[in-house]
Amino acid sequence: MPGNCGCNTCAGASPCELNRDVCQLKELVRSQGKQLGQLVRHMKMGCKKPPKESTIKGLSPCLKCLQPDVLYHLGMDTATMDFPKVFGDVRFVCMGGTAERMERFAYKIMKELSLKLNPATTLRNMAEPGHRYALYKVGPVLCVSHGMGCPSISILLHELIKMLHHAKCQDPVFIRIGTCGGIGIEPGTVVISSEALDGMLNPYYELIVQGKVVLYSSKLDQCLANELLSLAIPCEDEFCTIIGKTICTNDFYEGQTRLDGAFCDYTNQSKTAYLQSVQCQGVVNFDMESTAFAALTNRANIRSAVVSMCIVNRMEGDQILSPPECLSEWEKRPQVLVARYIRKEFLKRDDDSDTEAYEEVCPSACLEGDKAI
Ligand code: R2B
Repeated sequence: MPGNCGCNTCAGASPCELNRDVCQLKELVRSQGKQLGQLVRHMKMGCKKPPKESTIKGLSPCLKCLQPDVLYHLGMDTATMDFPKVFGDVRFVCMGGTAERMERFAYKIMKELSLKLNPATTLRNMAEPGHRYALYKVGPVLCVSHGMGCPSISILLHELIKMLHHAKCQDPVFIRIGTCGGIGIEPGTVVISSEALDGMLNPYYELIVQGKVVLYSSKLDQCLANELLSLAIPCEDEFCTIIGKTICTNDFYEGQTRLDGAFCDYTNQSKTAYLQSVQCQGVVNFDMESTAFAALTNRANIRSAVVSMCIVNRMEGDQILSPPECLSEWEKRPQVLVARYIRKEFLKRDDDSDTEAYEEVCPSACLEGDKAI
């Protein structure tokens, strides 16, 4: 006998029963949808085959023969550490002069990426055994101190680049977060380097190899520099962000035409004339690492940028007279910009499932007390 609506399907069923059936059906569809979502997520994860090689290029053919490869200054080696497991997820390498600054940046990044740490735990300096540099890992971000000058950053870059190569990392981006002397700019200003120039204003990093001068291009990634600049929010940020050329010197005093070093064989007039002439050529600051940083990352096919905070306007003086409280507050400024970039890239490159994985308990942060990560 047909039901109320005249069809045979619901023959004999009361509206109440029909309602219940509809609810059950809806529940079934919902739970199947959920299962399907999980299945798709697992399939996506399953499809992500671990890469065979890193994207890093131009490396020494001798690396293949190093078994193990000892990264002496980082206190690590490929025999006792599983590099792909520990560092395989690294996508951003942030470098700055001091260990303390980079540790503070690591904690900032942890907050930015919503990674959580057990309150009783601290981040571990993974390069402690090398006694030279400090290295903190927060999810996909390495925060590393590089010391002062090209020789120091160059040694570190050789070992970091090899580390990421052994770890089979994909398209890592390197950013130096530093301090600098400004030329005609206010202390506290954030400077993004458009080019890294040597003391002769050439875009090269010079190295003497086997008694011969070798020049490596120190061009920086223009797109990355502009992208970082676009993340400045002039009406919200409490600081100015500018872009311009950087001169990289091998000395803080005479190399940057200071009058306050132990030695000085030039005059105040010649100093002013020099600063004005480089300013006219688009130079906005001095640092001591950018050419080596740009050259080594270029050779490895790694995108890189330099973002620094100006500690003094060299047009007005040589000594750093800003109070330490100001300097430590200003130190956060380049970090704000770089953290915005990392956050944006992190969210862009990851689908929901990856983000979920990182949001848990910071699984790939290296913590004090951990044996291995
Ligand atoms: C900026 O600050 C340091 C010198 O005080 C040096 O590392 C640099 O480039």
